[in-house]
Amino acid sequence: EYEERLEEDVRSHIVRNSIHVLRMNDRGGYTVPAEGLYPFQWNWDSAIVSAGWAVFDEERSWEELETLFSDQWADGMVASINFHKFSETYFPGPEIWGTPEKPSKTSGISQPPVAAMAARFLYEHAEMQDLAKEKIEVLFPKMLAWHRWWYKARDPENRGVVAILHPWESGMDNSPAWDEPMKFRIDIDLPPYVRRDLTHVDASMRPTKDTYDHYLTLLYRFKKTHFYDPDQLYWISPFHVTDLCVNSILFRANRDLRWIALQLGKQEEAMEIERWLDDGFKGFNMLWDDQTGVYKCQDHITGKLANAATSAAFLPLFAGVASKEQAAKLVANLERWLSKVKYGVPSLDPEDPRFDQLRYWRGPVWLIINWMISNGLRHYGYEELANRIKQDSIDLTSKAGLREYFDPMTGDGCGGKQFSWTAAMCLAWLD
Ligand code: 9YW
Repeated sequence: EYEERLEEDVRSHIVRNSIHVLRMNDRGGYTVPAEGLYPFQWNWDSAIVSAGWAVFDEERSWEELETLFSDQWADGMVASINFHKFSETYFPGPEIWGTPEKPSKTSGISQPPVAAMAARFLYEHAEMQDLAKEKIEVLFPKMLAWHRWWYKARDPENRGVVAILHPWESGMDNSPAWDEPMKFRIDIDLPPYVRRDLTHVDASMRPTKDTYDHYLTLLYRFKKTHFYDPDQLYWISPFHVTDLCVNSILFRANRDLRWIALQLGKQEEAMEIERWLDDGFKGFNMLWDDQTGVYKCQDHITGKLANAATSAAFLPLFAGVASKEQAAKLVANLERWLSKVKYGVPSLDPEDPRFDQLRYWRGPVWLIINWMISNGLRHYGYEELANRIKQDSIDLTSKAGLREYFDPMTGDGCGGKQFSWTAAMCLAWLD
């Protein structure tokens, strides 16, 4: 009984601390992922964080999404980063991206489209229902325009699944799934640069210099291509991958967007989204690797499936696009992975020789991915496994606090501290 009370005390402390972290990282209408390390508005961070705000400040939670869409491009894109206020603690900042103001400067690529999922969450949990209705009506056409952008700019060949043209676009930028597609040649005239991330976080946890050279080669090529012209980027990018994270989130977000469309009586739009879902079912089939029983990302240039199984392999469960048989195979793999680590879900198969328990997206655990996988498992009826992942997430945050991500072997916290999306997950999921 004493231990139970102790655990309760720890959790109520974490809830208070999570609220404190969101308030501390609030820059007025938007929340930075972490002071110093990430001093701007990141797209999918912000959408996830809005669900955290919703738990204690509904008006502020809607504002988070409004600010995110305030810099939407005329073609519908919502960029991966909105640079509202000056900061020199992050590289590459607005001076390197060099995009036109809209009204703030932004990056020139996108990130996983979580917003429609978040908007539905806010709407369904709203106590202030008139406010929610008003807000969602304004947001709906903007979210629809963004989803249309994904298909127009990133799937002009109508495959039913969209491409990413930069590892930053996936949200899982250092994933071993990009090792092969990142083997293109670095530009010899790459301007010299100084990384800022290494002043905040130990180099052993971050991408290597070679990886950053590749990131920047892409950035400069996109900038030179008529300032990120989406109609051209798809055809000229040397990095061209079908990513499971973006596609699973887009599929799930389409389901939520259709739900919103129906709430608002927008039948025609709902049918347009329905078609994306139908095509998505077909597209995902290309990503299923029956031999190993997991989904894989695909290099669109070579046509090959990635030689790495990452935690994104399980996100089609969250999308709801996997069949029952596929789900069973995924679960068998997931159970094997979990038997090799103390805390799940690692971002790479622990038996992969590249598994690195500390380095960005090459082994560690992220709470936002745990939430998605756990949610997906529940949907397919795997309650016990869903609960195990939730319990691991509770244990990790009880032990290590609101860190950016966690070591699956020791449970130690890694990367940034007082991290907004981890705080949001503690409020919207774990409490
Ligand atoms: C970067 C902010 C971002 C996340 C990404 C994560 C990392 C590095 O941090 O990106 O320089 O943008 O990989 O998913 O949105 O938390």
